[in-house]
Amino acid sequence: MTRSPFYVTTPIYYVNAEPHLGTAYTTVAADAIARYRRMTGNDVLFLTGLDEHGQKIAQAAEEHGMSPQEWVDAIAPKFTDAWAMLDVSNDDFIRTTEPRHKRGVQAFWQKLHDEGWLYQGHYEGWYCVPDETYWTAEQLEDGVCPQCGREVQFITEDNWFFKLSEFGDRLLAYYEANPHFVQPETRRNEVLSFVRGGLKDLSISRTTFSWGVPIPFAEGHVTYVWIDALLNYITALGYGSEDPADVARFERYWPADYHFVGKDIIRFHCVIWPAMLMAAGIEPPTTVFAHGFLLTKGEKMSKSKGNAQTPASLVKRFGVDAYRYYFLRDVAFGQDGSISMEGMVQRYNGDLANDWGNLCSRLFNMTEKYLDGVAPAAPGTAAETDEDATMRAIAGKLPETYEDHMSRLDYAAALESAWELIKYANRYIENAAPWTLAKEGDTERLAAVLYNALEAVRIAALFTAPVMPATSAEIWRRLGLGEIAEVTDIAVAAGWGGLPQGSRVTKGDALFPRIYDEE
Ligand code: ME8
Repeated sequence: MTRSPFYVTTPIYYVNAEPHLGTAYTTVAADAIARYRRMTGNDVLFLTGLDEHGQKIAQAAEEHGMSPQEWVDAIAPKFTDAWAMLDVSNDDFIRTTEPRHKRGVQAFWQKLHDEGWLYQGHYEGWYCVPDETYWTAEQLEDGVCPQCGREVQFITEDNWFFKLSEFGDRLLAYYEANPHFVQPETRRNEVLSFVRGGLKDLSISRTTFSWGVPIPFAEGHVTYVWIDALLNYITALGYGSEDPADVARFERYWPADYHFVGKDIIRFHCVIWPAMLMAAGIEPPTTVFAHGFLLTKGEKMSKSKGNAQTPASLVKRFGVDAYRYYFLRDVAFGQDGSISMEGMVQRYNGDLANDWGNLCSRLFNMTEKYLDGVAPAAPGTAAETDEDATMRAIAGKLPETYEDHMSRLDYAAALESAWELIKYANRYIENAAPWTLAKEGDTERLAAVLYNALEAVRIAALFTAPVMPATSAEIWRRLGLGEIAEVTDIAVAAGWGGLPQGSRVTKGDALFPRIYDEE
């Protein structure tokens, strides 16, 4: 079977501080679709990494009395550790200080130079170091950065410029022909009106500091950090290398299926990046999906506001899978979402402890108690009740419904569709009352009911696996089944009757012990 490639990326994060809930949000969301696509048989490449150059990083290093390289080497493990803790299954991790990246950036410079898209000019204007963004005097709001509200500095430099202004029409034609390039729709409109407003050429080199990728043909110039950073998406695939393995990797995975970004950085991803690629004769990515901000008490959570939490404390309290579940279930992907401890406790106790965890433990217990922990045979359809048929029907439509939601990155709806089955299975057990059947000695119906409920659990575990991989793996183990992570055709795996007779079912500890909110 030929597996179709699926390439998904996160932004590469600045190493000026530790990862926080916001950066973890993008990364976990990208992880969930990467995991799901592996389960639909795709050949997935999931990339994340770090943005290590630029003035902001150089400043952070200086403040800590370190060289920039020492600083980024000291911070990088905080990101790799955080992603490992969150069960993030990235296939590659790029750091912009790596030789493979620098080589690619330099090859890109040469290409743009050869194609005539660059010129030398003089830049005078404002610069926001925390956002690494140029602003004109008119764009400033009350003299400060219109994006983050922080102080800007005036810079005057002889720089290299990219002829971005010549790409307006091509970009508009591209958006028109590829309506899914910018998602969701509100962001697309924002990008359209920005480009319609006219584009200015972009200064893409800096001379007043040296922490960046040197420009091959211009001594003393280093690459503007955003140009450097955007190129990670192709340098990680081997762009700029002549090694046949790199060439093949690039050919296989580019264009990316998804760049996941926060809505703060769409202009870079939806205007500058496709223009850069067009200039180099490379196809733009298929979709840039811009999600919203996580808000706490109505404010954007950010490092600079000092209200950014690290994931570790929440993971300690709720566990990794509950953490992942909460953000993807409670915040509509694409919109801003308020998060709170109360909300998290509520989701945890309601959806996870009561619905999902409880279903599993009751059922596994009963299977041990009434059937010695051995899965019975699948019942025939001859004696099927309406409830049996309904549950089978809910499970039967799940692959399609779930795919439909996930193909739009609607995680909340995808999870809800899995919950339809979980909730029904709980009700099913309640109504079928296996304890009464056992008491009455109706062993045939008892076996049928337990089989059906076990089957619902087996199937629900498949569809919760992209978001809660460890729990699903554990449930499959308790059902006596193989590694859920090895499933490469989820629709087939979800076929009713997949639980083999004789499978050893064990009860184990509570998957989501109830949390009593002492605060
Ligand atoms: O911008 N809610 O890096 P960065 C949701 N290096 N997501 C949030 C968030 C919040 N409150 N705060 C941050 C950069 N994020 C560049 C990117 S890519 C070529 C270069 C997430 O460390 C969101 O994905 O500032 C946002 O786009 C990203 O973190 C910014 O991370």
